[in-house]
Amino acid sequence: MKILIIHGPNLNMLGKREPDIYGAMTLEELNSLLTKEARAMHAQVEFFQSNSEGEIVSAIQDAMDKFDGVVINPGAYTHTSVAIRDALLSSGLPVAEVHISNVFKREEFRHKSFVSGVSVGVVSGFGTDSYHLGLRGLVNYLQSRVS
Ligand code: CA2
Repeated sequence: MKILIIHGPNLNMLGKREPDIYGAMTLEELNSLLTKEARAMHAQVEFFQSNSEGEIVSAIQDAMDKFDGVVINPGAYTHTSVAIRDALLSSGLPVAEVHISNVFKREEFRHKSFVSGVSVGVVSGFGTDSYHLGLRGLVNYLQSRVS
């Protein structure tokens, strides 16, 4: 089972800025932990990070024939991008939406997500653990679907 993990805009800055909100772990450290976690669940992960909406749309389109599911932190595009929502929906891939911060405790503009409605589930507010929880949830979902 292969899962694509997508990190949206500014998440390349993880561990380098705003540690009070986003924690001290770098993106490389997080990806390395997720790779180990996936292996323990007999799954494989690949990573994609971009600050550009179009590149994220293209990565989702390319994932269709290669992956079984997508874990995505769309970053600020969560709250603005119909294009990312449309790409996820038309990919037909099951999606787990994850957020490091609890978006519902923050500004009102972060309460709206274009991605939640096309996701199997959403994890928000557990720091970088949100990725681990989203990955586990998606793998369990895929395993229970095929068996
Ligand atoms: O909580 C999340 O994971 C967010 O998706 C993060 C986005 C924000 O716009 C969403 O509302 C919630 C922002 C990502 C910024 O990432 C940074 C990481 C480290 C340092 C600076 C920015």
